[in-house]
Amino acid sequence: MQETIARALKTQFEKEVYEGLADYPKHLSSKYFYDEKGDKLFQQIMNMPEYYLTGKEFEILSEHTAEIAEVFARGDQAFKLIELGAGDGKKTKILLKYLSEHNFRFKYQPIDISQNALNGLEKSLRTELPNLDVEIRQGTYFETLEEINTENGTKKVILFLGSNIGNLLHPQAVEFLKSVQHLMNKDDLLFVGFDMKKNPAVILDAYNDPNGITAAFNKNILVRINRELEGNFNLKKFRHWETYNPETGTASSFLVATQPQTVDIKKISLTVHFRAWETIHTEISQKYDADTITWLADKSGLEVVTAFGDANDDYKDYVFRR
Ligand code: AVJ
Repeated sequence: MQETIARALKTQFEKEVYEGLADYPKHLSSKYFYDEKGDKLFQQIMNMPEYYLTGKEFEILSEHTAEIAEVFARGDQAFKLIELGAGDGKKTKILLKYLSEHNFRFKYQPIDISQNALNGLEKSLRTELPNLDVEIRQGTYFETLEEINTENGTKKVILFLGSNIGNLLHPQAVEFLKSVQHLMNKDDLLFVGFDMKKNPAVILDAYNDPNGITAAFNKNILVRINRELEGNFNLKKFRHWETYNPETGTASSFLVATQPQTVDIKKISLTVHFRAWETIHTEISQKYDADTITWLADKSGLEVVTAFGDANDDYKDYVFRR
């Protein structure tokens, strides 16, 4: 990268877009799907019949609430229930409701990068569960976890729901889990949602809805580049494409250029050429099996305590300790 251009790239978003689109094959990170519009599209995705993940995790938390609460409190231990990337908390509320109605001694600390999402969550909790001890924490996962750690030694139960871990390739997932492991004490627990390998047709359908909601979600990254980096992507000249490899368990999302074209992104002084049918890789949604999860845990210094599945074991919530 030329010096003059490198200096002009101020934000992480600018840097990653520059690097990803100057690279071959081209790629962009799915973490940039989530602006205000992207959050709304993801809400819609979670309500689609094809996107089974949300319903299955909801089922697990509803069917196994008492058992999960018992694993968390192990009798009557007080704990902090910390959630990484809380969003609207729809699934977590099942646990929160049970825990507060049964007088468990706990405090809920949702961590999110979006203050806006946290404010919405806090407001809804104040009316739905007025007795809940809740303290919202804006920031990145690890910085905030570190802060929480220095405050006092109360047992931590850390939630990472929704198969969000699936956006990470295995080596990155190990890095992530190691970093969490580092901040865990002997009694602390980590509760993680994993989407399991299943009929490949079912997985493909979840990322390929007929109404184009997933396509709009995928293309939202181009919308952001247009708006925030003064780009001129023509959305009509790209199509959403999904693949699933049943051997590796990796679902991948692409944006495919349907014709040759040139795109200018003024703010980062980048001109991008596309050949016909050239791709931008945008997201992975990893699917797991039991052996892979045990292997990930092992590599990260974690131990499986137990796991809860839906009726078909299509989706599983694992509990780890260090
Ligand atoms: C929020 C990362 C779990 O990969 O299933 C949904 C995001 N992408 N449809 C997933 C997503 C396309 C989702 N996660």
